Amino acid sequence: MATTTKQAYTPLNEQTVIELSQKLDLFSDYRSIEVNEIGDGNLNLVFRLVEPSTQKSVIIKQALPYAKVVGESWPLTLDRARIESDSLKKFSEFASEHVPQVIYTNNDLAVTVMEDLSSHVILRKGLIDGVTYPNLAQHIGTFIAKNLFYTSDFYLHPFEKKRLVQQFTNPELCKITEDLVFTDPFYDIETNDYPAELQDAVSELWNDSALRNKAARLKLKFLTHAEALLHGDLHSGSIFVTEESTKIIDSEFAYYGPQGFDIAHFFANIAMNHIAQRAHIKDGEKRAEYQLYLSGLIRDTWITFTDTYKELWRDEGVELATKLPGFEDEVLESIFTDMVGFAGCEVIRRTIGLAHVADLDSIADFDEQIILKKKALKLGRDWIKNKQRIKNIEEFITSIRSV
Ligand code: SR1
Ligand code: MG
Repeated sequence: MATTTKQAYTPLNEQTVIELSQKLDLFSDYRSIEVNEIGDGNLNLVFRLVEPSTQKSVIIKQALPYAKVVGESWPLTLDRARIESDSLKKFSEFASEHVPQVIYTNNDLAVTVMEDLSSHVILRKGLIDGVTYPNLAQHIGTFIAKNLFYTSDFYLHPFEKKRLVQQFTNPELCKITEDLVFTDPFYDIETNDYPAELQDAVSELWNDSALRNKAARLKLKFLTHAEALLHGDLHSGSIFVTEESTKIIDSEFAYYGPQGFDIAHFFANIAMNHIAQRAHIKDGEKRAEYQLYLSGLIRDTWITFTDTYKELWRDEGVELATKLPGFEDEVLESIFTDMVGFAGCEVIRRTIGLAHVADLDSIADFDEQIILKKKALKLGRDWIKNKQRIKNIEEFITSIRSV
């Protein structure tokens, strides 16, 4: 009987990554390959390989057995590389234009070889620089709607849905989110990270028992509601953009969870950028114009998302419940309410938790940074506590604009 030998895991370096590319026959002249380790995320090694004569390039991403952001003291499963490449392949079944092409996967080495997207920029950087992306709302709204619908019980046979739930069971990465997003920022826990000047505002959060209860409920939903396959970490650092193109990357946190989660993370990160622009764009008129663009981005993403979701529901719904009058509106209303609460947790944890966002942290004037971070905390708290009171996307936008 034929057996396959498990390959021993070792972290790649600039030499061995070229050897791997040679084994995979990715280029023609291996002596000329230029390699750069470009990983600036919290978890992985990311190598970009270029062959100068042909300008052919690829990305070789490898998971490390620990979280790079903390170091070897925080061991982390290599299975996340499988989750990432399997989820990218799954997303490409219905939204291939919005994910990088996966060229090769090796689960033993925790390696994924994928299309190089260096013609794109990371959305977070573009937004901090005040760039507008005319197709982004359409692309993200469509991607999320298709992703949720085509992986849900509304579309799939229940056996296939449960098989996918198993395939995308991702306990260690979910635990990171459970801790860093839903628990730690609401308690005095050592992973939190904020300047002393925020202590009063932070203590206020920790003394708010109603807030803790609401955050605990949101966490329970994250733990228990296996509704659809999520990206799981859809912040503006997980999106590559040009004017024309949008590509979703870094789906190692993918798992079956509540439908409002991904869009919440996208909106929360746009909202933090909206707040931070008070410091980044000094010219009042230009700032107002850009903030209007950001509000429009949220509105248009939501409209595209709901329109696309409704269309799929009407045309391709299989589950009997998709034929019930009014049920689709109930589902979308509950996605909206969950979205508001999840967005609140994301804003709070990015302000005082372990993993921050450059939008707020790069504000050069420290006093201004503190003022704006307090606004972010206020907004996050309001969203978590009052999610039921925010009825529609216009009220959600107003809450951002008036904080
Ligand atoms: C230890 S990982 C910290 C954060 O980085 C990832 O991108 C996720 O957002 C995670 O919460
Ligand atoms: Mg990431």
